[in-house]
Amino acid sequence: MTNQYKTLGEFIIEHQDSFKYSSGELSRLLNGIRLAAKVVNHEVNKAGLVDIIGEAGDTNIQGENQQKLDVLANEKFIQTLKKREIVCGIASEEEDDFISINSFDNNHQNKYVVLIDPLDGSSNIDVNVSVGTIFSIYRRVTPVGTPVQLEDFLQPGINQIAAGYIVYGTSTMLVYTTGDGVNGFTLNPALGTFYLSHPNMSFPETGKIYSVNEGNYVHFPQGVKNYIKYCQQEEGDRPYTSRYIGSLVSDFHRNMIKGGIYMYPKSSVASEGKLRLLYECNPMAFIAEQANGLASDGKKRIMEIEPTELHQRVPFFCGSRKMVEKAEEFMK
Ligand code: P6P
Repeated sequence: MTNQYKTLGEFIIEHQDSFKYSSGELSRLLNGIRLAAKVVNHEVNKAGLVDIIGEAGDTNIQGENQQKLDVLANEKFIQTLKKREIVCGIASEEEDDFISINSFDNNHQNKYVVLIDPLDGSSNIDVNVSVGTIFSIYRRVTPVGTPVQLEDFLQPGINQIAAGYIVYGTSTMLVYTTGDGVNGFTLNPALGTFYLSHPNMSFPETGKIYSVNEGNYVHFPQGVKNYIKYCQQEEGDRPYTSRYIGSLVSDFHRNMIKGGIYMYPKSSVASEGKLRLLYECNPMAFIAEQANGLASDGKKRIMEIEPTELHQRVPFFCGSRKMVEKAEEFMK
């Protein structure tokens, strides 16, 4: 019976005071994300039934074919966030440039910017594999009352005030942090309500799962190859199990519950890896660290990287603390 669990709405209100910027603005923003998540979930779950599968016939700045659901998810999150008078700007994987929002002409009084990957793992949509949404929230750094600037988005991950993801999987979950731990909420689709099903989520300090696209093995730096061979070696608690869904949110979520490491290294074909710093790596790094895990680019803490471009990519190693530390040892 789900009614024994606290709802996401109740949880947000209860924890509003613990949030130093409270005054309800972040609550309204999180409620906006909650609503958009339900709308996108509805579309994702019926993708097989209506003509919404397949390419939108356009490509995004990444040069990737935009799937129709990518476009729809992007539009839903942007529309929903625009309606709440607390967001002054949005950056999205699906938008070449950031969007300045002066909702209802309130003279740019809004304080927060949101960076979002509206539908991560979208290449999995047509084959009915889990996909996800990733979001990252900052306070603007330029003066309130002026149009938002690029520097409001190019902030290091340590400045995030909230981050989270929605995983549209066998069940739909919303997992987020405001810097006070990580909590997971499961959607009861019959009621359209998220319930607190996974309080205080935490990475086991080590694990037996490594997630990497081994198809790129020959292109990896030698240190990464050596770590993968270490994972496969018969010794102690190894060999580990290889699990790679091709959907960051799903691999991350499974590893956080079971213990594991997710890797998207740089390679001779992708000099900075594939994942984007601002709306994939930083939010997942914030969640990882709040769940006693680690997130690095192989050398340094993801959240201390000073961004230089909206869509910049970084190598990404994230998960159980001891596994990330071991991988970093191999890459020294
Ligand atoms: P590859 C999806 O496009 C994504 O950004 C992550 O969700 C996923 O882990 C990765 O890329 C998959 O990339 O190159 O292994 O197919």
